[in-house]
Amino acid sequence: MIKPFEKPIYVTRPYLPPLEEFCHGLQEIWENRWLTNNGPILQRFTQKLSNFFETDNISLFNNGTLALQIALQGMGISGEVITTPFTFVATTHALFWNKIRPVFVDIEPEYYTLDPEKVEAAITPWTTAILAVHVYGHPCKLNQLADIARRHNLRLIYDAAHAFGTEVGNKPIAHFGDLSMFSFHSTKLFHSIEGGMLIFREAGLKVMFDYLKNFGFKNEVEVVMPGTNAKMNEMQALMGIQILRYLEEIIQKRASITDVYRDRLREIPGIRLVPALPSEIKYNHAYMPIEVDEQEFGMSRDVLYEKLKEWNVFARRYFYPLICDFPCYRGISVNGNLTVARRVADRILTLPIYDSLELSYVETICEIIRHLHRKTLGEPTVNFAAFADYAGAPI
Ligand code: T4K
Repeated sequence: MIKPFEKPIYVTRPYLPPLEEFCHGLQEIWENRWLTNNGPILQRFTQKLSNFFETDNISLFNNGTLALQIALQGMGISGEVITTPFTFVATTHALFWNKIRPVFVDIEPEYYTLDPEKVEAAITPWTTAILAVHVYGHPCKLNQLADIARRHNLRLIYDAAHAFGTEVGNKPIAHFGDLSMFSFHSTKLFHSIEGGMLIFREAGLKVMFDYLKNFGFKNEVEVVMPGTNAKMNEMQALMGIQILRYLEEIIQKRASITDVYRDRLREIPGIRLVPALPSEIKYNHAYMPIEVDEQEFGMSRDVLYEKLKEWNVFARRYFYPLICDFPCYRGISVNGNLTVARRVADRILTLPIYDSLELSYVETICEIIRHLHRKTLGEPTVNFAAFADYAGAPI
């Protein structure tokens, strides 16, 4: 018998390090009385990430959105940038804030990343860069995009907000393209409460990014450019340092959750799973996307999304609507039709996944989905009388 969950099951919950460890770290902050502005813990966090990614070309920020805005500004990107409409809205906002025109092109149907063929077709004399997203932590078509960027002399920028921990051929995903932006928001598998990071190929950009995030100050009396305030503080850095230690454990737990979902959902008609990733990719299990085929499943994605709430399961429709359909971006250039992106946005549902989600709960979520499918077929699969205790329970 399936019962609704007693407490809400959200799409994600932030990982938290052991409280004693965090309190111990807070003592240092109290002793230092240094809270922000390139403090010692931030410097240590930067060094640890620099070791982790094996590069000195790294800069930390107070969130991923500002990191991306600063990246575009520091690299002098202008004109048109080819990008995806199937992402979190901050990807496009970062372009807008730099007065860059986004040109939306379609995505590929397997992993939902930018379709390289569509990118090539959208290049104009005003195109200066490609801004692709490793959506859900799935690597983009790295070689094809790199080839297009090289042949057309374009900068290749990755929004890697979801991709911390993903590797391709034993290399961190940050090693691809001219620059990658990572988000350390609490909803990410690796986080610093809020936070962002840039990793880039050109060493000379570091000084530019460091000026831009600190008002353009070179020293106490010289402002060399009109910068903003996008600095990471000591509390954020402390959280980041402490969580970095547990990264592998977090990814392993999420991998086990993915396994259960894939095993249990595979045979439910109308539920499409992303194909297994090629073996050279180490996936970070950032999200658990499924597509719902209304005809086969028996109800639309939106109805399933609402029904799940009645069972206390709060899945999310990341990413619906498409960005080009938000009123503020309507009418901005879309190149070609967005057939795949539109179909995916209408069918996508991201299911709960986080390290502390018990596997038995994952099984129950799958059972609920199976039950909802069967119900549409009119098969009685549960003992309805048994739900009498659950006032308002969704049957
Ligand atoms: N590029 C891409 C591709 C991105 O996905 C994002 C951010 C960015 C750029 C920008 O990076 P940041 O500037 O954010 O660093 C969330 C996140 O706020 C956002 O960071 C993330 N993408 C986006 C995909 O998801 P919401 O509005 O859906 O979050 P919210 O508050 O509804 O949280 C989702 C669920 O998580 C809640 O239902 C419950 C749980 N939750 C959330 C928080 C914040 C908790 O349990 N505890 C918490 O503290 O945007």
